Formats: sequence, C-alpha cells, structure tokens
Amino acid sequence: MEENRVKIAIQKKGRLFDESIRLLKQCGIKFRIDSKTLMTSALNLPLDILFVRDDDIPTLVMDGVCDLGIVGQNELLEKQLDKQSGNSDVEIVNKLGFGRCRLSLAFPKKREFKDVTCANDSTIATSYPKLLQQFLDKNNISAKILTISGSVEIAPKLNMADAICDLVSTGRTLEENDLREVMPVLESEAVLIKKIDCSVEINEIIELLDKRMKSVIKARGSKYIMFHAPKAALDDIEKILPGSEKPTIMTLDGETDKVAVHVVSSEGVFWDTLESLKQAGASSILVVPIEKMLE
Ligand code: PRT
Ligand code: ZN
Repeated sequence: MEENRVKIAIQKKGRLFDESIRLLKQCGIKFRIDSKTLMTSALNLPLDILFVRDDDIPTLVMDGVCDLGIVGQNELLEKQLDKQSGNSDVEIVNKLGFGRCRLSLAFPKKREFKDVTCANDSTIATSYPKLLQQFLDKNNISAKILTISGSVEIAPKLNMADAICDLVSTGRTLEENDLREVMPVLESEAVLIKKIDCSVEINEIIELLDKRMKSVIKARGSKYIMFHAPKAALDDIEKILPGSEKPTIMTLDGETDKVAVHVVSSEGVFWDTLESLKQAGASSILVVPIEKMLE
C-alpha cells in the first residue's frame, strides 16, 4: 500500500517564498532544495513540498492535487469566487502572520474622491476582477473592470483606466505612480489552506503540522522577561506587563524584600514597557526571544 504522504504547495519564488520556507524549517521539517527544485520530500515527516506559482495554489488544493497550501488570502478568495465553488472544498486552517497587505482601490491624485460613488462609470484596472466586482456590487457601483495581470499601477498613466484596484503594503508603488489609496477592498495575509475531505491518516499529519505552526507563530510574538523587583512593587509591575500570564516569582539568595520574576509576554515588549518596569522598581531586566511554545 502506498504510504500516506501529505502534499503541500508553496510559492516557488516571490514574496511568500522565504517566509514559507522559514516556517516549515522552524516546524522542524528537514528538506533540501535548490533553485530548480519543483518538488522535494521531507526527510523526517511524510510530507512532500511542491513549488509552484502562487496563482496555482488555491486550485491545486481545491482540485485535490495537494492537501495543503500556503497562499495569500487575496489569491484564495479570487480563485474561490472564480470557481463559484463557495468555501466547501477548501478551508483556512490558520493565518500565518506574514505577507500582510491589502487590496485597495486607488485613484490618480488629481482625480476627485469624496466617497465610493466617485467610482461610478469609471474603468478600473486590476488583477483581481472577481474581488473587485464583488466590492462594486456591494457598494452599488457600476464600473468597467479591465483585467491585467501585472503592472496594474501604470494603467491610469497610459489612459487605459481611470483608477486601479491593487495590492498595497507600504504604499510606495502608488506614490511613485501619482496614485492614492482611497478605499480598502480586502485585508490579506498568508494562510495555510487545506482540502476539506482528507483521509484520517492525512488529517493526522496535517494536525501535527498545524500544531507546530501555531506554536512557532505564537512563540514569534512572545518574549521571556526576567528581572528583579521589590516584593512591594509586584502588584504595580503586573499591571504593566503586556499580555502576560501569571509570573513565576523566585526568592533571591540573601534578599528578603527582593524577588526574581520570570514571565512570558505574548505581546511585543517595547522600550516604554521596560522603562515603566524600571520606574516601578524592577532592575536587571532581561528580554529574550522564545523559539517554541507548546501548551
Ligand atoms: O510568480 P508568482 O505568480 O508566484 O508571484 P506573484 O508575482 O503573483 O506574487 P508576489 O510574489 O508578488 O506576491 C505573492 C503574495 O504576496 C500576494 O498574493 C500577496 O498575498 C502578498 N503580498 C504582500 C503582496 C504584497 N504584499 C505587495 N506589496 N503582493 C504584491 N505586492 C505588490 C503590489 O501588487 C504592488 O505592485 O507590491 C506592490 C505594492 O507594494 P508597496 O510596498 O509599494 O505598497
Ligand atoms: Zn501570482
């Protein structure tokens, strides 16, 4: 009988590649790749990794060629609308916290924008015609959609379109092309997607991988904080610590009023938090990254 192996599709090259690889490696998966690799088998887990264009990832999972995929929500939703298959054949297992961007409507700076009705009777260039059409329908806007696969932001300059609907992260590309973001259409980040009707054996492997991914993602946002503090200041200090669980308090050799405090904080620890801790009486403060967290 053929061994049960999970197939995961990830982007071959592009914005999601590095982080997808980093996540799999941090989950303890060992594999070898070079620039020509189209598929590789993990050495320590029944997992095969396929390297493809991001546009193909939703379809590969929907059609059951792959069990899992790492892809932007923008790409997933566009393909789902295109297939008109609803959400029945693929589900989002987890948000992965990278590849964040938004699909936005953008107007040339010199074109007036008061509200979304200003898009009426315009031509809008986009690579996401289905998501744009859904947005226009929701807002009762009638506009012409010009579908182009790349360099969408150049369309207004070439008089091909009055506006665009494209992905934005820093906003630099819009700025460079004399465009301004006027309305968000969709917030997006990379997600782990899964074919819904996988076998029990395949689901077990997916669950293991999902748990590891969640643990890695949680650990990335968390810090381990250690410091000394007067016992009397502990109540105040607890209020300062962001998103932390109950601290571990330990006695310090030869000290009666001072203790050592260790705590995991699930939110970013910024300089102002440390300064407030110091002001409240904490000293010898150490903040260290956490590699893995399992509850
Ligand atoms: O070859 P392949 O088809 O696999 O790659 P691709 O060229 O289609 O995709 P790629 O690698 O550019 O993006 C992959 C995914 O990354 C997207 O589907 C999004 O989910 C996510 N992502 C996050 C982005 C951006 N940020 C982003 N800024 N994808 C594209 N952009 C582009 C945008 O289209 C525009 O041209 O970057 C420009 C805007 O960036 P800023 O920083 O100037 O605002
Ligand atoms: Zn693509």
